[in-house]
Amino acid sequence: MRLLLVETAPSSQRNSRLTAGLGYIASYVRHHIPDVVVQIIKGDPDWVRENVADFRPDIVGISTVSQYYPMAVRIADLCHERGAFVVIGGHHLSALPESMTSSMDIGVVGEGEDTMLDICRVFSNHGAQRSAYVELDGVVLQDKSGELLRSRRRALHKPLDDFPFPARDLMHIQPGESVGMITSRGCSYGCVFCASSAFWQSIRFHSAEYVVAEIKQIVEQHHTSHIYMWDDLFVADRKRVERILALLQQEPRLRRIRYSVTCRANLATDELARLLKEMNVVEAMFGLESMSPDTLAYLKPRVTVDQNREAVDVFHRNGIRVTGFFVIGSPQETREEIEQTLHFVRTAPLYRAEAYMLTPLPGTVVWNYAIERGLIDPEHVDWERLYIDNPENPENGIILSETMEPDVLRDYWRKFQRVRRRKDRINLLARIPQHITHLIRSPFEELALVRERLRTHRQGHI
Ligand code: B12
Repeated sequence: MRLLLVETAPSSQRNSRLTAGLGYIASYVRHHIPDVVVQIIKGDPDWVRENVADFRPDIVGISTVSQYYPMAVRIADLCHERGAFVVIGGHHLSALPESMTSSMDIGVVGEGEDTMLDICRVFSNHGAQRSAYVELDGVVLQDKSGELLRSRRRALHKPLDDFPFPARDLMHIQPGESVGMITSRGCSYGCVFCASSAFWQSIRFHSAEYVVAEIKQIVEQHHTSHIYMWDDLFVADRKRVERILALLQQEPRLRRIRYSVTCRANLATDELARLLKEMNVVEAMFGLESMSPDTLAYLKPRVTVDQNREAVDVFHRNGIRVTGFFVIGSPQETREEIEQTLHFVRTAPLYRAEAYMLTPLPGTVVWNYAIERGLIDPEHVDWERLYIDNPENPENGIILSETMEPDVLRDYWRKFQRVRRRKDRINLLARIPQHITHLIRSPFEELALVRERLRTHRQGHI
């Protein structure tokens, strides 16, 4: 059986920075069905057409976020036309299974490893006969009349350590490039703009032993010196972080590996900062969102503006670079409140600062709010208006603000982008001496890093 897994993205991102999701599915299916041949690609319909012609898959598994859904629909059409059995999954489909199209044979809701394995097993016996799949947990499919059939929700897999490491041999990672890891799934908070907590429902962790073994494999196989811990909240379980540090200290070859991890201001203490510093964490990524108490209370539970300020100071003081993510355009947010956030972004010791327009993503509180306000017609959604980070065409975004004109808000957004670019330029200049030393010591690694930075700059951080 030949399985092609596709992460939908623009042509500028072909086979770069693949998210771990398809990597987990590939390694899990490969582990249980040894004779399956798997390939993973990331890109646009034309890229998929080329790869389908070369690889001739029996099954194509498509992953997409909402802003790229129109491309996923075109990919499903071209794969269906070429006789492949089309399966679609991921955050968008799971939040809005009703958006499935007739070229999509099966939709997978939620966590995908067990469901995709079942689909491959049924396919080897029943091929593309859709009715053979209705009993599987975690699927949706259209019957002959086009009616959407939903099966029972798939239980979350426990323990997470059952899952083999993602198949990074299939994820087009360049030697020396930074690599992304996911060491937990879910988040126990619930920000109004985040589709993740609704998707993962609860929080589960890989053990510290699993995490350190995965770091070892990544360093051995990909010669990287920097790892992103992309969890929604890497530090959610403090004890586990302490255990990870203790295990890393027993691995001299891992001592030079640097980490970027996700953090939260209400958890940011001096002790935690010192612990992460000892772990060689060089960057902490915080969802700070806003420096106005009312707007912050609307966007994000259980954190205060003072905690935001203190977190940045504490981590900066402990020598860890702070990257802050901010959200502007909340319904009741006023100009004065945005000015408070802009002033902070301009003056606080932030290494990077990225501001995004509040965007109604499916499965989020703001999605329902946008529908109630008639800003979105769920029957006819223009998905390309859901671009969170759309420098080329900000006019296209959906504006949720009830207090200011779209142009005023977009002007503010441009002001944040100017600060972001200025910080990026300063960081780039500051890193030149380090890059020169690294270029002399390990030229290939350095060239891979420069290539990756240029790509990251193009793709944004979240
Ligand atoms: C890491 C991450 C990134 C990284 C990826 C880098 C990297 N190398 O890993 C970067 C920074 C590049 C990124 C970018 C963006 N991201 Co992002 N990202 C995440 C994050 C935090 C983790 C993704 C992950 O690896 N999850 C863990 C794996 C195991 O889960 P998974 O990928 O979801 O896959 C599982 C299931 O979804 C399912 N599945 C997924 N695909 C498929 C396909 C098939 C066929 C099947 C059967 C199953 C299946 O099975 C998988 C295994 O269980 C998620 C939130 C989250 N916690 O999941 C947001 C998240 C997916 N991103 C999101 C968004 C919006 C974006 C951006 C569009 C934002 C922007 N700046 O424009 C960009 C563009 C994405 C792109 N494709 O280019 C949203 C998507 C919501 C939506 N409805 O669209 C999320 C949910 C964040 C949120 N809070 O809302 N992202």
